[in-house]
Amino acid sequence: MSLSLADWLAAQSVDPALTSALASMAASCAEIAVVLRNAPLAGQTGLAGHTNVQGEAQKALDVISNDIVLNHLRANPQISILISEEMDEAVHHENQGRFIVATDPLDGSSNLDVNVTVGTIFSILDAKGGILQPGSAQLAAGYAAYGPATSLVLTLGKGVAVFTLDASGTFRFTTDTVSVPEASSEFAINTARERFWDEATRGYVAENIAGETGAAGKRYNMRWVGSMVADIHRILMRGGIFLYPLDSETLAKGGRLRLLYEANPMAMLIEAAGGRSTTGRQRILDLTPSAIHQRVPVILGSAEEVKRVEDWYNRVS
Ligand code: AHM
Ligand code: MG
Repeated sequence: MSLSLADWLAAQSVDPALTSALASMAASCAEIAVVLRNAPLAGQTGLAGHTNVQGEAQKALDVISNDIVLNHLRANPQISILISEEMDEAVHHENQGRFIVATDPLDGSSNLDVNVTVGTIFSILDAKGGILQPGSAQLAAGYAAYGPATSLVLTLGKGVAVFTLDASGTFRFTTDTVSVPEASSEFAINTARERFWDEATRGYVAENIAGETGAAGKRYNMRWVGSMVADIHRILMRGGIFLYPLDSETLAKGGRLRLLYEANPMAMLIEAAGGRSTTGRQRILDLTPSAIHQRVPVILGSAEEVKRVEDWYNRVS
């Protein structure tokens, strides 16, 4: 049988305190997987009846998933601060814990009603650096994808490893040869937002749609699940580019996706697998956050494609 996550981390000589933090996140994800699997039978679909700090309607499962993560992390003396998409303020635990965890406990929850892959995204930082550290300071980042299989995808900086949840609730090593191909011909963007796009996004997407008759000189396919974990998982497995750019409608908010628990962990994973990440104008991991729920433009995936978008931004600036 393949190695459990705990044995794999031990074999990599990962610091036991960090291993413990990762184990708490993995245990949270394993528990959320069970809840999601049974939610339609338990009557847990639908809205929770309130909105979170971002003004978004919370689903019952957003709240349940947040409580699961909160319970696991509160019980871990290595974790002193928890930042969650579902909580207005960072939660400070009364301990000397070495780590901060930033998480989106259930990303893509608008897809729950249609039984499409959703996920839990997390980022682990050294508590000494405070809550507003650039993504380049992350010690580890990962997500769980609740799809046909439940995958835990993890990076400690170099390389990306995938674990699969077995029937007993243990994540088992599946592969560590994840590599985002440099070239790709698949792009993921919410094209219904075209009327809000800036010139660079318009230009890049138009080239792709022109296929072999356009500047890119090859035919593209568009793939958009609308659940970031599912879209990023596809890109990590076979390449492509994901764009949620700044557009005229998201301009005032700074973007759609959140820096600390969506953009940074995904950017770390993509870069650790050989891909590239940018806001269009700056590497995501170099941004210094100004608030825990800060939003940013997100463009990441196969290096050649991301560079083409960056070229567009340079040209139109
Ligand atoms: P959430 O954290 O509220 O679930 O929102 C994040 C999701 C991502 O999973 C997805 O990429 C994006 O929002 C889709 O947004 P939209 O459908 O509004 O364009
Ligand atoms: Mg989210």
